[in-house]
Amino acid sequence: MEPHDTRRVFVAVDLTDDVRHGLAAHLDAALDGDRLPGSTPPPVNWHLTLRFLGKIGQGAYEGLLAQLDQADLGGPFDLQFGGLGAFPRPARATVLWLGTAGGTDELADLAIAVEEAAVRSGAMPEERPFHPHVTLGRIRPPRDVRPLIERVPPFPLSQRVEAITVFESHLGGAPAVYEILERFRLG
Ligand code: 2AM
Repeated sequence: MEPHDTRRVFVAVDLTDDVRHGLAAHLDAALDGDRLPGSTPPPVNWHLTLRFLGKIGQGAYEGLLAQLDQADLGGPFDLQFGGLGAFPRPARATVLWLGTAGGTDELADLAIAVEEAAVRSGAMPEERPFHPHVTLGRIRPPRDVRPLIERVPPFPLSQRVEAITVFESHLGGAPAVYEILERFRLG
């Protein structure tokens, strides 16, 4: 993609191809021909955001990379996925997501390390609490997804988290294109 001065950036745990394929198959099996409500990002876009930076300039971007490079991100760990959930609440959902069931403490520690690196690079502190999730649907108008959440059993796969990824989000098309900019290994 073309060089530019500002980028819309987020830091995330990328899902493995096994998890993407497994999750798509798991949802298909549980839904038995039905579709998820709202708009579902394509599996290639599924990820678990640690920190959304928004639009940042070249200096801030380079500062972020330098801080992530120096950060103690902890070691690799196993991330276990869980069941579906929804924001702001299942009875009136606007975001449908897949949650985590194991490795959640390590993930929260990783999010803290990324947050500290972001703030050291000049970002405003994140006000919202970290709630690990993989967004599977954006729903407008809001819907009651409680029956759906009951219908889909917990997703049984896990993955080894060995790196974090800095993505650029290219909006404008549908779906958005998430370009991998950098990866930082854990441990
Ligand atoms: P979401 O999945 O809960 O929407 C790229 O947009 C990623 O950054 C998404 O995973 C998105 O989370 C996350 N994100 C966090 N805060 C955001 C914000 N204010 N605007 C857009 N995306 C945000």
